[in-house]
Amino acid sequence: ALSAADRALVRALWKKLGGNVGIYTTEALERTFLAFPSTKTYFPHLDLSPGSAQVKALGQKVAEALTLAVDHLDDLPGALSALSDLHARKLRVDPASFKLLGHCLLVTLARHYPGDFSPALQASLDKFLSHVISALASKYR
Ligand code: ZNH
Repeated sequence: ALSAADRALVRALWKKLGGNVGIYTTEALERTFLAFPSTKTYFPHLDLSPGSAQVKALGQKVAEALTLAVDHLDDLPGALSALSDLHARKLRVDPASFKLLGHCLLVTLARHYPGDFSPALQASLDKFLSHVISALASKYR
């Protein structure tokens, strides 16, 4: 589980991100599509070119889910249960792809907040994202 220190670091970063979570999540999605092109196969119906309004809209939704997760660190599986169902049963996204997006989100935040990105914050954020990912993957079993 996330320690009190992990939670405090993640919450403090989220506070700092403020209204920009959607911007960074969108950038992380764009980075995922470029760095790991196989992830694009889930979006044949969307315009994935850089600056796409559709990717921006998806980034905003994913960001809202991440913020919900930050607000429910004690019950991530509960908070993300419906979303796990959606990805498992309807979207049929390979859970391995979640890790790629998580990785790209870490890289994106490290680029934008180099002064804040201590190894301790990296470790806490990595743990947070791992918990989010396993909650999202829970309905696959
Ligand atoms: Zn996902 C969608 C979240 C990852 C794929 N997503 C979505 C949404 C959300 C999310 C919130 C919206 C829903 C509604 O609308 O209702 N995701 C999420 C998260 C994550 C994710 C949180 C992590 C972290 N996804 C992902 C990945 C992929 C995906 C990795 C692949 C690759 N999603 C998806 C799809 C969709 C979604 C396909 C649908 C889109 C449209 O619009 O159609």
